[in-house]
Amino acid sequence: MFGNLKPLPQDKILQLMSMYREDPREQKIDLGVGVYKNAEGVTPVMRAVKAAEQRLWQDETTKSYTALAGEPAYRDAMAALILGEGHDASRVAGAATPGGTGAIHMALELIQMAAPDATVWLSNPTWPNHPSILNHLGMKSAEYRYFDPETRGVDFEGMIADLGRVAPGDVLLLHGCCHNPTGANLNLTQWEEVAAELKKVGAVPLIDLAYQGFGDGLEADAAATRLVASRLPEVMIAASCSKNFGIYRERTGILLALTEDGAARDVTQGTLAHLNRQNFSFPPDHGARLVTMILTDPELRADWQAELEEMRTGMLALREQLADELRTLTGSDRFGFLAQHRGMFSRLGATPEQVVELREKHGIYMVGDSRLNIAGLNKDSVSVLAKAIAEVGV
Ligand code: PLP
Ligand code: TYF
Repeated sequence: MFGNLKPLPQDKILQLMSMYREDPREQKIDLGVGVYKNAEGVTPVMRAVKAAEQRLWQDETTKSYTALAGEPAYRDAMAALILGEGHDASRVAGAATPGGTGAIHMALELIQMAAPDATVWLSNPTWPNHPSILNHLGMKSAEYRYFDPETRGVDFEGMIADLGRVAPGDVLLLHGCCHNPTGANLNLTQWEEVAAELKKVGAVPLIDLAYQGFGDGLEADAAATRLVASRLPEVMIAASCSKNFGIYRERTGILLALTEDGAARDVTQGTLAHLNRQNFSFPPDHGARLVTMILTDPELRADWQAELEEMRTGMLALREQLADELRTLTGSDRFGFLAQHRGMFSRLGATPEQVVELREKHGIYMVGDSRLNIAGLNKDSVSVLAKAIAEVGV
């Protein structure tokens, strides 16, 4: 049986992570995998998470099974975080999933059940796991234009032109904020136009929200999702708590499905529970419980928000410093986009050869498409990176 297996392509981001670990140079800089790091290069357990874990350790009386779709309190707290306190809960079905990846996987399975002929449209480029999971499930996919390599901004004209090819019932996968891998995002006027286009065609958005709080703030980063939710009858949202709660390995995510009415909501809720049962029965609970505690306890929540805000503004300051230093070194404004982009990532626009040169000569690790993780920098290494970028001639 196993003799039939063929070696599969590896995840390039995770491969880069191993290469970095094996590099003996002391001055190396890791701008690869999308994990937040502080100025010391540490991915900390957030203060509110530690405090919630301590409380949980003291107060938890059982680890018996939870519900198939996870705890309703987790769904409600996450729906409020994403859709706002005053959202219409009668439209919201939701299930806890193992990470945001689990939520994307579940969304695709839901599409397979409800609209087996739908094509899922992906931004070009997108997070490599999107096409990988789609292919694994044997689903139809297509690409819409998104990134303009000249300006390093969004090719909005191209995007809207490509949306003209979307068929009724198709699904459009959108990054709710902090686009991975480019860092280039739509403004709200453009989101409005995309929502109108989807409504006109009768297509369904699937919003991947993995970085709420990493861009312009918790509320601002949810604004596009809320806008889409208010304009369209049906919306799927695959959210991750890995980054904004720093609980990567706890595998904490949620799929929310906004339905047209309460009756559709009930059937959809049952379908989400069914899908969890087919895949693994009950979703992981530890991370979801911590998140619920933090979101519903004013003191924990305030501390979490304050720390998240420190992380976010720290990344913004690094963006500005990098753009400034490159302006000085190159005497041009062509790296100004680094300060405009939001989230952990920016696509620098270096050639594959330049990416190799940055790695081999300067010990600077970024993904092959020249995506760099801003959180991998600190005040000192920004200067090292800026000089290397200028020297390599990006
Ligand atoms: N979607 C995007 C765009 C991501 O970058 C990530 C990565 O962290 C995820 C979803 C899901 O992450 P996780 O499964 O670790 O929650
Ligand atoms: O894009 C990233 O770097 C993050 C982390 O298979 C990640 O989203 C990378 C690869 C992967 C899962 C998560």
